[in-house]
Amino acid sequence: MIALKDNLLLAEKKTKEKHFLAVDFNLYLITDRNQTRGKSLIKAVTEALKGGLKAVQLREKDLGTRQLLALAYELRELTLKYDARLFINDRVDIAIAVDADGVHLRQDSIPPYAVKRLSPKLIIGVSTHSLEEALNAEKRGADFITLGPIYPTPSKLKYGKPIGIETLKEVAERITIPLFAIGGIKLENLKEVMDNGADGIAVISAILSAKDIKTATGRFLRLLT
Ligand code: TZP
Repeated sequence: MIALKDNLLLAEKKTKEKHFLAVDFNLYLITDRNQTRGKSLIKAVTEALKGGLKAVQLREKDLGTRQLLALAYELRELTLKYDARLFINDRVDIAIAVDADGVHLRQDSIPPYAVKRLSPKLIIGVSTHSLEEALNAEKRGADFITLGPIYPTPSKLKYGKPIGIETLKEVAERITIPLFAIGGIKLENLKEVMDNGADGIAVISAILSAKDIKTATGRFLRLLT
């Protein structure tokens, strides 16, 4: 069993260059339908896609399987229309069912090497909160990580204490897969995270809670290029 796992890890070890081919975006929008100022999630995401968004993660943890699946189908149709990537949080089954581009795993989700066995073509993101988690995610076959919260976030209790810029810098120096800084990222601190080694950013409120989502998305993308 261990030998099989090790072989899979070896077979799936990729170069940074290859990872960047799959992860061809630098702005990663994560959904939270409770932070859209009353707009439907589909409307909010459509506005972001119109602003140029190329990657979205469906993360509605309180929805039941059927509702989540229905939303995932809708988002799949929408993201294909705008040539954007769709990721599903944690639910590999739903990612496969709707033919999403990838899955985004929590620390306690099924690990990346096991996802690859279920569906080798899925791009795999992993949420990390420390250097140790980041190194482990890379070793286990993640294609990219989110790291944070870097700064305080509106729902700070849920995500733990901010880890700060120094940790971001240290992790960025130690891993080879793309790193998306997350947690309290805004236009005002975007430069700081990018200057400290982030390859991109993952955002909820700065986009979904903006009055004009399309314009907010466009602003982030302009600063990221
Ligand atoms: N993981 C770490 S912080 C966070 C997640 C999902 C929330 C990010 O939300 P915001 O509004 O972009 O700070």
